[in-house]
Amino acid sequence: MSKSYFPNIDNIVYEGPDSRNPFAFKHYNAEDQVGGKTMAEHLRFGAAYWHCMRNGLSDPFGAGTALMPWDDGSDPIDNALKRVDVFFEFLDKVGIDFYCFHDRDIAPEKESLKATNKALATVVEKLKSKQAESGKKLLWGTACLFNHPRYAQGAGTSPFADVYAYGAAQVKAAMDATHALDGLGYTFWGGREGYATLLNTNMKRELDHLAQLLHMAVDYKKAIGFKGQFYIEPKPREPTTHQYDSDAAACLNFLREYDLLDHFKLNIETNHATLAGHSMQHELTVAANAGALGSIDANRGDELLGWDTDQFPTDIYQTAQVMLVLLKQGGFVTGGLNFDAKRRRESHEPEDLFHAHIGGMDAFARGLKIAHAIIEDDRLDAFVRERYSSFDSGIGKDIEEGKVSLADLAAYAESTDDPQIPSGRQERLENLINEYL
Ligand code: XUL
Ligand code: CO
Repeated sequence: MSKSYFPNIDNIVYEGPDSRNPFAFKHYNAEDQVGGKTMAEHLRFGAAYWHCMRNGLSDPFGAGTALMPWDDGSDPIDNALKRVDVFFEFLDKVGIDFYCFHDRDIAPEKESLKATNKALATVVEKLKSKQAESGKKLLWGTACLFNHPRYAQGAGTSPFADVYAYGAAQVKAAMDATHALDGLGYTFWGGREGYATLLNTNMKRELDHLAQLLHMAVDYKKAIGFKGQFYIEPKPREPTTHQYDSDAAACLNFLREYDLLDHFKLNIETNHATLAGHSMQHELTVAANAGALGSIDANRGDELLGWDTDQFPTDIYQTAQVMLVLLKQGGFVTGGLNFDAKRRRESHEPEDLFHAHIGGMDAFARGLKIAHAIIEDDRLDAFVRERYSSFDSGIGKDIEEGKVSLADLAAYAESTDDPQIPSGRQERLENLINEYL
């Protein structure tokens, strides 16, 4: 029996809504069927290596508080390998099947890029054997192109060609790692791909360079035979003043402009949506409309704090909205619900990792059941269908089919009475949603 890093915590199991055990699921039952698929198949939960294993819980005003007894200060590679055991024990006990990482979460930066890549390969080998042993899967990998000082002025949008090349090398190595681990996807989040001030910025050149990097990644993907899905993760600001991938619509426009749309989907994160001044439902709908809703970084912000608090999702109104959009597009293909979320600085004990994920999983289980019931019931969709039904026949159908001109519509409008419109019934529909909560 190998050493346990969470010796006081057993496997988390479903005990049902009446359970008072904080280490049990009240709503998430992996094998439970909802509309012909199990909850596990619908929800495809993922855990973030960076938050679980590497986030010391510091904030701009104070040092980290997280107790990580497994981080014993030994040689970084040994320590990195030990963290893999800790993480897989956590995944196993909490019942999460997928995970995500940045290259630098799993392995340290060494004195040279070559040495760093060697360290990365060592940890990847270990992850590979843990995956084989446990059946856990890599949802997506990514390169951390925002932490190191060399990327302070961007990576794919850096004004400095050598930094750009270094970033490209990191993307290549991170793609290799993801491929070696049979990753289902690879994510690009442009934390430094934007600007602090336009005074020193050539926006056009930066965007051209970023697109070129993505094209190179598409080519490399083909070259190595990596079949995973590429994602772009929108976020408007923080760390930069403005990030080019500011929201779903901006990302889609960028991908279209640079002929990349066939190769990418979006990874939509709740707190990034709200930072962009949108609801999560809006961002998901924009992505889904373009056939580009790929994966979700599940978390939430705090209305009282205007920054990326990355809290665990606990609001079932919101998880129901997320699941409504997701179910309507037929669910995930390669993506999943990755908890890109961290505990509060005050929740510094290892067991808090469990409470946080249990809460998020239960909140999404309820969201799934609620969304499924709303769709089955069909009253909401029936209302929306009826609201647009004047486009199903007559002049509306002619408009949709492109059969009429402005002059035709002018003649039509002159021949009919001034239109009277029915109520939008927002309050009635809000009441209807509450029937399911
Ligand atoms: C940062 C963020 C990242 C990406 C991956 O706000 O969401 O962790 O998910 O780089
Ligand atoms: Co994220």
